[in-house]
Amino acid sequence: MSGPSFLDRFRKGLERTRDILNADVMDLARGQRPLEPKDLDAVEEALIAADLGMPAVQEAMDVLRRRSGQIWTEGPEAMRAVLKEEIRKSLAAAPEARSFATRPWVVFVVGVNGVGKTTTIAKLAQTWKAEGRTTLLCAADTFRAAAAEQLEIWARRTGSPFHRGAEGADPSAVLTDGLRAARSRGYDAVLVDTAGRLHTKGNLMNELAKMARVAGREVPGAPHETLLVLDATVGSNGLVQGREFARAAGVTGLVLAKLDGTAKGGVAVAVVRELGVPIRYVGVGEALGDLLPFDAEAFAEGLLG
Ligand SMILES: Nc1nc2c(ncn2[C@@H]2O[C@H](COP(=O)(O)OP(=O)(O)OP(=O)(O)O)[C@@H](O)[C@H]2O)c(=O)[nH]1
Ligand SMILES: [Mg+2]
Repeated sequence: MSGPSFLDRFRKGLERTRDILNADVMDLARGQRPLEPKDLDAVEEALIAADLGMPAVQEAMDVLRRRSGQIWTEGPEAMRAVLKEEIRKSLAAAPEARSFATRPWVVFVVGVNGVGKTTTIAKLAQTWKAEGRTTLLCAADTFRAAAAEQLEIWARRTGSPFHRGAEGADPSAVLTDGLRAARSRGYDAVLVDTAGRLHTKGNLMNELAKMARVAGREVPGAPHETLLVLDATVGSNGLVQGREFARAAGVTGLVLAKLDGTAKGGVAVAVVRELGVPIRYVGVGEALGDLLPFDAEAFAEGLLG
């Protein structure tokens, strides 16, 4: 394999968050003296700025306080190791995905407007194609003008089959036809692009529930996965969205998009804790290759390197 390694790409994506964390951690560790309350305050502020969320910050601080003697004698590496382990632990709770257990494997991609749903679908289609799978891209965003055209362009670029309905058609009807086509042609997977919606719009959230029922009638167990895409640049605001989507749409996995453009990468810790749903992928750029399968170890390493 050529190009930067998996870990390098995680590190690159987390660059801005890491800068925040490491500035304070390094300053403190350079002092080589017992930790004082003001030192711990500085670390706490850095963790809060990186958007880890208060429960995770408090747990990490408790551990740091308990182990401040060790950190004093062992220096900056011990400090980073303690924090890294805390972050890794809070992210590692994720159960294994059982992708492609049936055919077609049906994945809904949901989230508020502009978070990166359609781009994520394109990246996934590309990844799966490289694994030898055929994925139908189903344009169930019939609401926004040009949404289906946007997905069709990605279908062409990734060499994936594509299904759409008329503009303004009922998304559930488009979905039904798309799933029938995928079934009869024996495709491995269907990625369903849904219209961006605010988590506060009850009728639009109900529409997702209806689509899920319709999918289940066409393909047993579908949707097998419902991925909620969160824009990492909005930080902890994603928590509120996440809660509503999880309630209304039965979210089973998260995609943290735009991690490359934010200093709030710690939000990964906050959303996993809050929603109890694992992060499946992170987006680290706009290109087709810029989607990484989530890895708690690599993530913690990328944050505190
Ligand atoms: N830097 C960066 N940009 C991204 C990433 N993922 C998506 N984008 C950009 O975010 C913008 C919106 O992406 P879309 O995929 O169209 O978002 P969407 O959720 O489908 O939007 P709607 O369908 O309008 O709700 C585009 O300009 C993408 O290139 C990422 O991981 N990193
Ligand atoms: Mg879209």
